[in-house]
Amino acid sequence: MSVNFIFKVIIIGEPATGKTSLVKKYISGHFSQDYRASIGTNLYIKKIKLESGEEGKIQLWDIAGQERWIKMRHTYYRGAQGALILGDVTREKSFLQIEDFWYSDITKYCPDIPVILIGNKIDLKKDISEEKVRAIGDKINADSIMFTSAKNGDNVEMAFQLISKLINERFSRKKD
Ligand code: G3D
Ligand code: MG
Repeated sequence: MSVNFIFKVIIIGEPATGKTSLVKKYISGHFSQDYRASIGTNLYIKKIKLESGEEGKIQLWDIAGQERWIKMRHTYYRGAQGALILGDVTREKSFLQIEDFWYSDITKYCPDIPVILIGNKIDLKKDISEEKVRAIGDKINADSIMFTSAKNGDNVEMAFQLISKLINERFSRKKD
């Protein structure tokens, strides 16, 4: 296969929203129950084929441990071409800092990249309405709002396909 692109995608959001689980489900189709608050950054890479037939790679940056307090956050954001911002639908609180903290970081360190707001853990009982999640998505001008389950895989593949498609579209527009 000839690699036509490598897209850097960052996965951000409050601790325990399911960032690591979502990435692992996508990479291996496997959901791991044991929770370890690892430190640093987990990097994953996977081959991807766009609807157009173009093939390339998607590089996933999963921030780990002490998410909010990492001083070197800007190095993590540098060069990112797309972002998934996660909230946990079973904890409304996990959405409260999305606009002022997580999205604000994007505007500072990697502005104008496609963003998908994700409400994860839809296999469980919700603590926040879909409307409220959508309102947050509108506020941050998210390119898309999706609801996923890293446990049973709902919309997981679709989320990574969509962010790749959005990156590809934005990148092509810039070339015009
Ligand atoms: P993080 O990387 O954002 O910190 P993790 O989050 O992926 O480590 O997940 C935190 C906890 O939520 C883990 O549970 C994990 O199994 C669980 N989880 C993640 N996504 C889902 C989901 O879609 N559905 C359900 N039911 N659980 C999910 P523990 O119990 O190990 O803390
Ligand atoms: Mg994690």
